[in-house]
Amino acid sequence: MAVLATRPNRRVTGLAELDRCAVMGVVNVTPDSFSDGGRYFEPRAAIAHGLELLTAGVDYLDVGGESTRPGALRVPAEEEMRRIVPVIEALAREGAIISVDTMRAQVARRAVAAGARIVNDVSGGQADPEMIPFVAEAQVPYILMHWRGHSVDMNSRAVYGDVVAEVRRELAERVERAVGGGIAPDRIILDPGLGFAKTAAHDWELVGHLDELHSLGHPVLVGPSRKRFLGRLLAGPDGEPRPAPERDVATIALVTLVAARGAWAVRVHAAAEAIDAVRVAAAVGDPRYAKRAGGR
Ligand code: PMM
Repeated sequence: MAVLATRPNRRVTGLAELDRCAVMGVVNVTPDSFSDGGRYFEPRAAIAHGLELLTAGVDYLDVGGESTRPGALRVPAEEEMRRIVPVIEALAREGAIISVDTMRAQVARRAVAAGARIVNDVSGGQADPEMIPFVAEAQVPYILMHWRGHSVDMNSRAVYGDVVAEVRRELAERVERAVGGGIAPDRIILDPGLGFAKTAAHDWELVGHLDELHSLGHPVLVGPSRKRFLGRLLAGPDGEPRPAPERDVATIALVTLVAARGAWAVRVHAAAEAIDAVRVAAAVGDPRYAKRAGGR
């Protein structure tokens, strides 16, 4: 597919425009996320972790109460809210800009009332018909991720002819729906949904062609942190994937690459390292830094 190279859009109405890729730190208030499973399940631990990420300098905190790891079953809405609301309230009081990672309008509404300022819907409006009307009404930035169905059986949907073209087309369709439902286009952020109904090969193909997603005209957020495709790449001689907690260096390498290629934000666990990485990516080729370093 021939798509003209487009300048990545970094502007989101309602959020400050940065001169580098933004860093979104992950706060999973879940007992079973694949990447940090259970470490921050207690509200107190989740709040402390969020504060640590803020001290490290993240731009946004993404707070979620439902795991989306492959095979995961749904959590009732009441339980999702019970997990995240006290965490959002406490971190919003500290001045954090919080996004709520949820597929449910009811949960998003409660989270926004508690202080969340961004909705991160991994289903891109498909899991709950009330989500788009809610986001339109709340007038908050909306992260619309590529998704083909719930985690319980999403791996069976990882079937593509041309993954980049299909993800691009499906995202364009979802944007049309979201805008048709009243969400302002300048509040929509796109996300390729690495690992969601995708094999490792699909993930690599997508991170290699971010320019084609940028050509849709919206800022792009990428969530590579500790995901399976990195574990596979780094498998030992026995073929066993590298365990999730040992994928941070690879995550940071990829963060640097996607930041250099114009990603608007990265969603990561190892936030302090990612902040250094996005600063490096922004400095390369920036004459202000070359001069400061006494360059020619
Ligand atoms: N990945 C996970 C959860 N939420 N949200 C967005 N927008 N993009 C992602 O790639 C994404 C997400 C799963 O990872 P986790 O278990 O580490 O939170």
